[in-house]
Amino acid sequence: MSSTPTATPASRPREPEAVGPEPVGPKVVVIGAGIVGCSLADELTARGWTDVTVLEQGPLPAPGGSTSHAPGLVFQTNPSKTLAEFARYTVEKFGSLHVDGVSCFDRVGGLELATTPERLAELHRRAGYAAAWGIRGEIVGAARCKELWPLLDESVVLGGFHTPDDGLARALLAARAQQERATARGARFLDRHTVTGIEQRDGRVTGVVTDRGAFPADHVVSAAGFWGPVIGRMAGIDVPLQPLAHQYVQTRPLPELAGATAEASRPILRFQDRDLYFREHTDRIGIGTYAHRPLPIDPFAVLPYDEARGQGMDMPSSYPLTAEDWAPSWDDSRWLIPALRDAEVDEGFNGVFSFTPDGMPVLGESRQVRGFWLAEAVWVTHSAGVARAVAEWMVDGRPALDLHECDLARFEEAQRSPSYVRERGCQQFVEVYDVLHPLQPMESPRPLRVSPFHARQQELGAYFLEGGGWERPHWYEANAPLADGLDLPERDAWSARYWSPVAAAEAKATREKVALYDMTPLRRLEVTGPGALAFLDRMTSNNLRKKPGAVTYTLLLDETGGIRSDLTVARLAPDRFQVGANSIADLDWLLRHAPGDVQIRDITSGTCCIGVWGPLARDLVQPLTRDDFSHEGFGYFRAKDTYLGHVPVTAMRLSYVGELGWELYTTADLGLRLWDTLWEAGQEHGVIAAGRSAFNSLRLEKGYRSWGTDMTDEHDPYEAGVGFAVRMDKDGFVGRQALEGRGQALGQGLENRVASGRRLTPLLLDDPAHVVLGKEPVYVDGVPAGYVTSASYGYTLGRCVAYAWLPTAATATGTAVQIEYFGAKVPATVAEEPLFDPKMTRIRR
Ligand code: FAD
Ligand code: THG
Repeated sequence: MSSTPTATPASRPREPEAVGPEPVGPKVVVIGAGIVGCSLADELTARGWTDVTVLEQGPLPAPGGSTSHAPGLVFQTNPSKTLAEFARYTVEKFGSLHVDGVSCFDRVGGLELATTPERLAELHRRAGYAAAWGIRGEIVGAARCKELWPLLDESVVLGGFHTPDDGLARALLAARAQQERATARGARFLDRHTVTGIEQRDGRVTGVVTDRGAFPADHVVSAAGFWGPVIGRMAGIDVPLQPLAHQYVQTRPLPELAGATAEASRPILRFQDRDLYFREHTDRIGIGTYAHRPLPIDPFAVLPYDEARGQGMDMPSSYPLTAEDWAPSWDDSRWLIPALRDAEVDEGFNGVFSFTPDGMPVLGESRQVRGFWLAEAVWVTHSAGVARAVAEWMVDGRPALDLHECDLARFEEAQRSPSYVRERGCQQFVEVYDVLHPLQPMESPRPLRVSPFHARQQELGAYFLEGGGWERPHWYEANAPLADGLDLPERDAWSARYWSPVAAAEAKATREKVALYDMTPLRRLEVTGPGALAFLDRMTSNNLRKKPGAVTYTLLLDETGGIRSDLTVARLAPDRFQVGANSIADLDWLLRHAPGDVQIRDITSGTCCIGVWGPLARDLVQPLTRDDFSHEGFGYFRAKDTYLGHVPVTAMRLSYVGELGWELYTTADLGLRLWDTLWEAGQEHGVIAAGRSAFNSLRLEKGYRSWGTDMTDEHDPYEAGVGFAVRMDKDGFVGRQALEGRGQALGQGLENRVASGRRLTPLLLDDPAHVVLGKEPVYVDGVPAGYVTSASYGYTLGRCVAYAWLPTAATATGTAVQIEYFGAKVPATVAEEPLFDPKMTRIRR
């Protein structure tokens, strides 16, 4: 491969380039030399892809993006395990990088403060995440906070969370160090090159155009930070991120810090009760605030570097400080830190960075423009981890970590409108430091997507939460009378939020009578065409070569045997399948692999689904149809097209809640009629509508996994307990080769206890009064050994059920463990699964 520049310089002559080794591998262009672009160049070249060109519109080494003024606080603890792992790698990597003897990371530690009881409880919860993800940290009292940060007013502090391995990233230095390493391996960095176009042919990227010539490429990565939407538009794709300004100021030198020589010696500090953070700059204090109103910036209107400077701005990404927004934060800062009461602010600015609708990064390759990648909305904190993951993805075809929360493909179409992205982005800014309940829904824009039954659900007093844009009933107040007299343990205030005893009544009614569940948000794909069977057979792990009418539970694996999703595949006709999927990313994955003789259509929005489940389900449905719905006439995991009254439906006999019954699908226009038909017919059987709160409880009692929570592509089917859906006697499906040998112990009662050292394990909490909610650390012999994936009270079992990833040694039935919940250690015991109806007598009859 040639190392001669392929660009044709336009007006300005090119500066001489540092000459490195002959580059090898595909031709990669990275747009943006912020922390992400520089880290990515390092990670790609380290993997042997050295033909990397980084194009940067601003001047190096401080080109004027967010990185150029990031104060570099790195707090690793995060509810997302993936983000925590990204951060851990950043700490590790930057700690090993030096420029002129200066380390790129200053391990001063982190301290999060509580000045309210609610925040102190939240810090305990955060300490739980830290323990679950393997980050050192401890809850400390006010006196210790004062010791760690002597300038604090100890009297207002209730306690803190101290994390000794957090600290300060020297972002620009780390960018430079990585740039130098990449350059030494053959990469080149060209500053003052503004990308103005993305070139593509036949759905593949072929290069970029800049103001100084064109650069052909096999892969283009947009690491353009908050300019992402601008680059995205050049490629014809929407990049769902909103740039917002966030204020950062520095004080004048404080007498209290006089004589300080180190850049910083005390932990980075967070005061989330007032949306503030602090760090030292030798004898000054730097203060960042999220307390002000959201200040959205139009990425298309951001000035180029020189023009921005011409306007008196420091950089394109730093706007003048708006004093009125800053004032309340200054008061709050002085309240916490008395030394600031006599201090003055020296300088400050409104600095811009990216917020996505869900606060997570946007990573991955566009399906519409293959070879065009995004690595955006990434904090300095997560930058090295993100760069490693994207480099693995590009070079190996798959990242080592589960990235589904960060995947570009995760956004529903309704979540990509500019107005949605702006509104959600602004809200993410507001909520950055808020105490958020795991079930807490967004408040706006709502309602966005509703099922055809929405009016009936409202009449029944549905309590709606939101998911994927859908309004989803969690319980129905109309069922409140059924909860009278139920003997339920008292809940703590946290677990009582977004919960109601009515859910217990709905679960009971489902086990004893019959209930209607709105399953409309369950993603449905129609796969048709002469190649449909061969395609699905190759893409998934179970045997699909069955006669029309069969439904199969099967796994979508990647090449390494990791679980990308679990699906139900209904063969409705020889060349027509309906796939029940988990997320829109499944559609993306299938479309990427589909050959020309297969059509895949997302039918979710045009159709709807009601689950009719419970021992009386057959009594309810049978009178509505001439078809035989008996066990003999309509077997378990079978599908049938029929009519229920006036409504044409596709009925599938399966149940995620573990009861007799059917999923009934029809088109959206007939949905309301279907609901009314079932409702009316169900009156004599005591039918109720039931919500997701009961649903989740019932499925956990039955041991049905929820993809994305209990298992992801980091797990193989055996350790996740779904090895029964893998047919190793079937040739040539994706992931088969990687699974060879891993399921050997299958059939000897040793399922899941093979090969890998961990297993998804069912736990029952010992005390019927205890509940946990998910993501808590699990202790074995007093040491954190794993974490809870999902949990719910099992109303039938009278105990809280929690699934957890644990080392195999701790998974024998009866093993005693402890789950940490708000700092308390709650005893639990490994149970035998399925916890409920192991003989399947309730479903198969
Ligand atoms: P950038 O650094 O913005 O890099 C993108 C680059 O792309 C830019 O240099 C830009 O010039 C270039 N570019 C754009 N368009 C083009 C084009 N058309 N052609 C060529 N080049 C182009 N994060 C933390 O983790 N901890 C913190 O404490 C922290 N504090 C912050 C405080 C402030 C005030 C701000 C504003 C941000 C803070 N952040 C912090 C966030 C963090 O700075 C950013 O998330 C991170 O720097 C983004 O890095 P990046 O490489 O993606 O983007
Ligand atoms: N319904 C439909 N499709 C779906 C789901 C659904 N696709 C996505 C997700 N949910 C898939 N998850 C499951 C999990 C378990 C079962 C069905 C879907 C299930 N399992 C039985 C068991 O494990 O015993 C049967 C398995 C078998 O016989 O192979 O029912 O809710 N349409």
